[in-house]
Amino acid sequence: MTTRRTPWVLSGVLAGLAGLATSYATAMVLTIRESPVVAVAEQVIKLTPGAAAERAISVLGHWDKPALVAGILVLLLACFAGAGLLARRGWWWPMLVWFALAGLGLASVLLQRAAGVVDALPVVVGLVTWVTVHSALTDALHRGQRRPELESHERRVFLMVAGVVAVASVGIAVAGRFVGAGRRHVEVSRRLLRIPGVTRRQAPAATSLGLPGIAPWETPNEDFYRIDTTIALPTIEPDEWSLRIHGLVDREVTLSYSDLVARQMTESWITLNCVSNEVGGGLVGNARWSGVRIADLLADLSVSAEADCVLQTSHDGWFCATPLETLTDDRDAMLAVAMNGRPLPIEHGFPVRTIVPGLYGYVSATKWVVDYEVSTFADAVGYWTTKGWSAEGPVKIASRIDVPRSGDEVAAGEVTFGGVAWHQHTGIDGVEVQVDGGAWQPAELGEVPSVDTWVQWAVTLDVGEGDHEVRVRAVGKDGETQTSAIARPDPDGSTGLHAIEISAS
Ligand SMILES: Nc1nc2c(c(=O)[nH]1)N[C@H]1C(S)=C(S)[C@@H](COP(=O)(O)O)O[C@H]1N2
Ligand SMILES: [Mo]
Repeated sequence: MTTRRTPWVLSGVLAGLAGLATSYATAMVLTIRESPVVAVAEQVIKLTPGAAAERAISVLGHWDKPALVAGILVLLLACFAGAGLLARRGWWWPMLVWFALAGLGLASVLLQRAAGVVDALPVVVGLVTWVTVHSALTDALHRGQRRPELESHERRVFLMVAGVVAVASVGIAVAGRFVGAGRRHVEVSRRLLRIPGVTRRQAPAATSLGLPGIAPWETPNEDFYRIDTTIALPTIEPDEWSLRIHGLVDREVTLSYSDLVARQMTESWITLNCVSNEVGGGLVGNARWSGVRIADLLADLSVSAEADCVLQTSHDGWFCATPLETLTDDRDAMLAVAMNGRPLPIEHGFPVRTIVPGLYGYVSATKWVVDYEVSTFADAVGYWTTKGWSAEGPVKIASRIDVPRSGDEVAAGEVTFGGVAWHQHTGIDGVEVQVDGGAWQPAELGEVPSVDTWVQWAVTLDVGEGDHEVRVRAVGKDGETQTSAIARPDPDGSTGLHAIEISAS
């Protein structure tokens, strides 16, 4: 076998294709994005100078992208074959190719807009498959080489493994395609959906102080933080969605999507944040939510007097118990169908999720929600409350410095500081900034439409040369001043003041 190159090339190519198949399938199962190969193609397009891109388009027409993807696949095949041949020299040689390609793939997926760690997973899965399959195949070849008397036996082993790998790869790729098609189908339904009563309105101008570096008052959907316990996002067609409301009610109902959107629509700007957010962290965002008030829905069903919570369950099996009071008082707790004027993104709970102003997400903001059981806290527990988080989760007052960034060097003299502060459903009355433990200086606040959103703040202070520590604190409309006492996120939200270090020269 030493002289024959074919089995080595074959093992490299098969192992590479197996890796492509699993990485494609992983991408399809995990996300609505394309596979890593397409991510590479997109990076190539981004890095191609305009003139060269135009020439390619004029020659290939709109076949330019398929041609590019095909070109990348051909190059990949050549690399797989090369890795196969390199394995003849020793087991570690192909690693050069493995890690070069995996590095390229990783860089491409992570450079995509709003990429997260999960986007790296298809590349990792593909690499692991490739390495494992390649080792299995070349082991058989090496054994055959060392022991010529076993050669025909090892050849059979090789061919068997190769056959299994080929069949499994095709199967996995087809399964991935199938899952991905379902997901894309829901994405198309989502894009085509026009929901009566959902309007697209820009944030009121006065909410922004116009200081570069502060988080935009309206968080774009693509930049909104995400917390999911599921890796594969549920994909639910609106036609297939329903919400059952039952438990301690006189009359139980099951609402379809069309039942829901036929009702009176409400729209509000509401800031949502995660109980796991560290002081100064980014697990918070503000959006304009459109949906149906839960209070109106529950009023129709006559909730029994002993009930004090609603146990919400999602399509993916996540659950939480929400204080009944927050769903029935005058706040805009809603079954939301749209976010910033667009149907909810799949990642944020399409087609329907719950939004409750004033509560952390873990006790209220159920995405892909399908079941409401009116109940009592004595009987119901949430996903996170079983893991030691507190049962009721009112948000705590918080503030953050966005600009300058900690570690920045600034010019001594007048320095403008800015950021955001929030205390949903109570409201922010003032924000104060302190340099090196000195006097607290009041900041200017942006305007807000209600007490349910965050507020931008900014202040310009005179800063002398040298290193400084700058801290921020907020004061709520209820008179509460944000505490400097440090608490960890668990069990009911972090406290402490956000501080940055800057050096002025
Ligand atoms: N189905 C489901 N809903 C969920 C969660 C989840 O993991 N699964 N996480 C919750 C938590 S902890 C938070 S903070 C918010 C986050 O919502 P977002 O991902 O839209 O920002 O959703 C809540 N709803
Ligand atoms: Mo959360």
